[in-house]
Amino acid sequence: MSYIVKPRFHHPGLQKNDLGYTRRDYEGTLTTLCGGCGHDSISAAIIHAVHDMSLAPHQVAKVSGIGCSSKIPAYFLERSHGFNSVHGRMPSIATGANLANRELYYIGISGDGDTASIGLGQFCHIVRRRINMLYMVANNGTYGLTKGQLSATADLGSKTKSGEESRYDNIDLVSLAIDLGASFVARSFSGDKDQLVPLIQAGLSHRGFAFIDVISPCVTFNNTPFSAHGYKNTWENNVVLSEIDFVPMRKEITARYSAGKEKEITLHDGSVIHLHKTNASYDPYDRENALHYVNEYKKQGKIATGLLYINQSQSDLHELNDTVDKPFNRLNEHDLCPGGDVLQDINETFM
Ligand SMILES: Cc1ncc(C[n+]2csc(CCOP(=O)(O)OP(=O)(O)O)c2C)c(N)n1
Ligand code: SF4
Ligand SMILES: [Mg+2]
Repeated sequence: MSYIVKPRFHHPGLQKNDLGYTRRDYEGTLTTLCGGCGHDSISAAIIHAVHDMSLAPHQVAKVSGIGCSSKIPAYFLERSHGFNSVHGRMPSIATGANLANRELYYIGISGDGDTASIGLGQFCHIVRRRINMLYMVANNGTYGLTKGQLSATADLGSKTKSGEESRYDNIDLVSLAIDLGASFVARSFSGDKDQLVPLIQAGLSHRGFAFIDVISPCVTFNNTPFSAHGYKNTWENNVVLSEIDFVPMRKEITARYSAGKEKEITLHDGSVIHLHKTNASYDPYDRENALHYVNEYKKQGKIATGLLYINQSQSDLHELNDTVDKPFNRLNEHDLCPGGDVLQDINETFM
């Protein structure tokens, strides 16, 4: 991976957040992705979201696998913790890091190849284990980095630039995540920043496994009129099930209601999301309903976007395993070695 550091100077009038940082303080190195790649819009949306939430860069840990998409963490939050791992193995790294330090905000970035092909097993288990993190897939329906092979999310009948047609049904990561028990599931489009930024903020504020499938066109290998994940098809067939506003918990909460059209959801940290539903019968708390809508629109060749499912009462991995509150690097010798009496008590439980 090449690292080209951006110049640090910026306009003195740039807006600052509660910590006194501008958006420039949340950037990463200069992108090396192709001009127009959807993945760059995802980096920009993350920078926007984290800056506006006033999270300090050192509170965030970013993890990824391998692919053009997995390079995204190099382009945002260069002063955060980070680990660019092995193809399809980001979930293992995220799980270990999360167990060692539960106080950080974890952002996992993966691709459709990284998650739905080589990493599918790891993905299933990280959802099942309820890791408290935001997991984003930059989904372009192709293996961009290795020059455009069809991935497992490419729709049946869609074609890549070289004319290769997908003969298999695709894996829908949103349906899979809901089915496996993810407690926050959304889909968006890299070109729709108004929708993507509040979804990222809500996903980061959610306690539990938050998943966002982001359609992110690969302009070099999969952006033809026959590419289901291209710009044309996504703009034309995007059905917005819920538009959302995110209100950070530090600000005064002012709810806007317009008869039966909005739903307000208070997240665990006290922040609020307002759902503006385009479909009055859509209920994001209803798991079966969410799966039904996603599949119904898929049958019509349409892509349902927005916050599709949320469950705020699910326990995360730490609660399920009653782990220690403190990050491991703050445990002292006494915590780690409490003495012979404690060991004796533990041994007696096995007798
Ligand atoms: C174990 C292993 N197998 C195969 C590869 C080759 N490889 C690198 S990236 C990639 C696919 C990336 O596709 P995706 O995750 O969709 O990311 P994109 O480049 O499309 O953003 C493959 C097959 C590898 N690096 N490691
Ligand atoms: S090959 Fe495709 S996915 Fe990779 S940087 Fe270029 S446009 Fe983006
Ligand atoms: Mg891909």
